[in-house]
Amino acid sequence: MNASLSPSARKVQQALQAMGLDLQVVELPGSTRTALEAAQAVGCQVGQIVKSLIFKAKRSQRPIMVVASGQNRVDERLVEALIGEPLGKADADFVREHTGFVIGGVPPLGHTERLDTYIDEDLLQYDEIWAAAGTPHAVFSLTPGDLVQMTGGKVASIKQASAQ
Ligand code: 5CA
Repeated sequence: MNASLSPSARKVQQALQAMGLDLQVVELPGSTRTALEAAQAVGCQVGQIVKSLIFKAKRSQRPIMVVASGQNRVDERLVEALIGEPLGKADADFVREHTGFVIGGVPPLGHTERLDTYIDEDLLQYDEIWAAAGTPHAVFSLTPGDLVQMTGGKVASIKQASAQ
């Protein structure tokens, strides 16, 4: 365990360890707040960055997580079809309440509660991907298989057709 990690990043490192995953959170001097910044900071393609996005199901008011490839925009209609209800807006407070993390650092695991999760199928093409680890300076490297395991999510087609 890296004792020098900030508290939010350490929470993610502990969640990885609790799942038996031997993956290391790293804190970088540069910003990893956006997918583009994260890709530049670690030196990978934007598509290899895992965006952990929180939506709010409108009827049930429950949080839904979509983990998307950094270059893709989520087509909300596809997610609505998957969950069987319309999506409303999730604001920063809703994200914080249901994940325990602030926007820009939301990781794919270690949340306040279990989140129903959908995984962008485009992430499965890579050998290595990178996800946020609790802060806008913290990330960890993982495989698509690790992502499926840690989220219990369903792999689906969720991107807007206009994206590449
Ligand atoms: N650390 C990076 C790369 S892993 C990261 O967290 N990127 S992200 O894309 O997963 O998180 C930023 C996302 O937060 C944006 O794409 C956007 O969907 C969402 N977001 C940004 N501002 C707001 C806001 N004011 N309210 C709700 N969601 C927001």
